[in-house]
Amino acid sequence: MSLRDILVIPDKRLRLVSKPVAKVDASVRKLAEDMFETMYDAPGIGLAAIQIGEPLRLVTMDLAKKDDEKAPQAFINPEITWSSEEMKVHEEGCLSIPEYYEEVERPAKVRVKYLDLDGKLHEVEADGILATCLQHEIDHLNGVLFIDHLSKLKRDRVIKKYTKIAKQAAD
Ligand code: K1U
Ligand code: ZN
Repeated sequence: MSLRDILVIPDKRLRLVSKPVAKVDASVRKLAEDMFETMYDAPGIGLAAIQIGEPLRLVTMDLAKKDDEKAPQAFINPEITWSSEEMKVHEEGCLSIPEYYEEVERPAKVRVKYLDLDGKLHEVEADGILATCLQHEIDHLNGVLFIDHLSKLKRDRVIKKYTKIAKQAAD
């Protein structure tokens, strides 16, 4: 397993549309292992492969409560097959926009089909934090960030701040 660097905005790779996983093989399982290690270390509750620079449709997640046992889940080629008309506001964060949290409105419930690390097909109906996190991670696979759901004013302010930080780090 390897701990990988997490890309931070304004890194352009975060805007790529990730490619479907063609075959669930050992290389995909190794990438998922690296993603779990990186996600737990951050710490985060989800991670999309593009956040470590791999443009593949692979997501890791663990929504277990603080003192509960780990509950790692991998979602390969996840697709939203249904979204509720009901909307819900939830506070979101992003490991690619460190220490910035904001409320985002999204469909309250979604149905998502995906493959697991054995290549087995599943469909889950999600609500609560699972629905929020799945939508946030599937957005990453399409080059969309949670700040894209905010007003232009808020989004531009965030991009400006992190661009300044990146420039200072490069000097
Ligand atoms: O995709 C990511 O950038 C990970 C992100 C997932 C996410 C969080 C909240 C709402 C939607 C999606 C994070 O994990 S941010 C960090 C975070 O939420 C957290 C970190 C430690 C403990 C509990 C939560
Ligand atoms: Zn994110």
